[in-house]
Amino acid sequence: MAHRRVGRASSPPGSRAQWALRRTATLPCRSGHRPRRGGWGWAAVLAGLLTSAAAAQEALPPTAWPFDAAEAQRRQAAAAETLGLPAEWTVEVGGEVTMALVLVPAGEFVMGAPEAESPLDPDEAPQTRLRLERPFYLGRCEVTNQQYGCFDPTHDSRFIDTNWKDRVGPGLPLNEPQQPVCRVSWERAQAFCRWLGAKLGKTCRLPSEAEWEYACRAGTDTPFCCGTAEALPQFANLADASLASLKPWAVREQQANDGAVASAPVGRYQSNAWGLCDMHGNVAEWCASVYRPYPYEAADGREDPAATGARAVRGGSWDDRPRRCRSAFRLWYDPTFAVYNVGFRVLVEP
Ligand SMILES: [Ca+2]
Ligand SMILES: [Ca+2]
Repeated sequence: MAHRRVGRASSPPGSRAQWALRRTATLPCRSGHRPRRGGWGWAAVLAGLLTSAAAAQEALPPTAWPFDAAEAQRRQAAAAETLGLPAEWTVEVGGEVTMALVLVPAGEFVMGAPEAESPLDPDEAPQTRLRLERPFYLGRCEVTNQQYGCFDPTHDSRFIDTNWKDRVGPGLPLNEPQQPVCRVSWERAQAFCRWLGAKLGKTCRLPSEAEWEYACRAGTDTPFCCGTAEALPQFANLADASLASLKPWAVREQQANDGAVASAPVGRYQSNAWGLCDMHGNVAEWCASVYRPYPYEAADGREDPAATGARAVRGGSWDDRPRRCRSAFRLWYDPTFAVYNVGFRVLVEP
């Protein structure tokens, strides 16, 4: 089954229901090819098949990959122009509270880490070439405490305790308005997305693992969107040397200084080529997908919202070394867990 196609459409390529997500490693796209009918279901819905008229007008996505930052921005601008939509879209979350979204253009990429990438965790292979047929909006930043509070005013991301538990103070805050929300379960993150989607009149959901990694990489095939780990302190809040003030025993980057011990206000660090911030680090992020081994197969049930099992978490956090913040790194938690360093960002279908 290694060569099996994922996703199918009842209309030819270029029409409303073209494939949203397709493995292409062993099945090159053929002009005029018409996939078999049937079998859409949840995988297709989560892959972005609820088309809009504007989205349907976009030309077939480009296939060249990897690509540099200039090409990423060119593709983003081209997608926005074709769709007649802004590359950046700010939506109202509640009252004066807004959320910035960034348009991620359709295209192809290779998911997972190459064997040459070291260190490599076994669950990051084998790689799979995927084709995302539809553009989508993704939160420029992680959802903040302030934004989440518009949905659930009772939520408190609380504090992270200090090392010696002297009880003199509560520890470092995780609940400042512009810090990313954390201690929200996958189920509550999903509920936030449904709530926001209803306000916007759009389909709003968590990104699949494929969508998350494609957005994170922004055309790169390197361990991080900024290349190697050397540039990370400008791009990401990870477990740097300052973590010693909270947890002297923690494994951390002794030489790095990213300016934040725990989570930082979102958007403080340099963005990737598509304008997305904190994809590496700050808080790790829930994805829609059930955590399952590769090769990635969107149609094998992992994108079923009703499926049971642990859900994928991506990007690492302020409490993780660079190895755990790579574009390909995968983690998982039970969907009911509310974790101190896990938050999320939203995907909105155009
Ligand atoms: Ca840090
Ligand atoms: Ca993050």
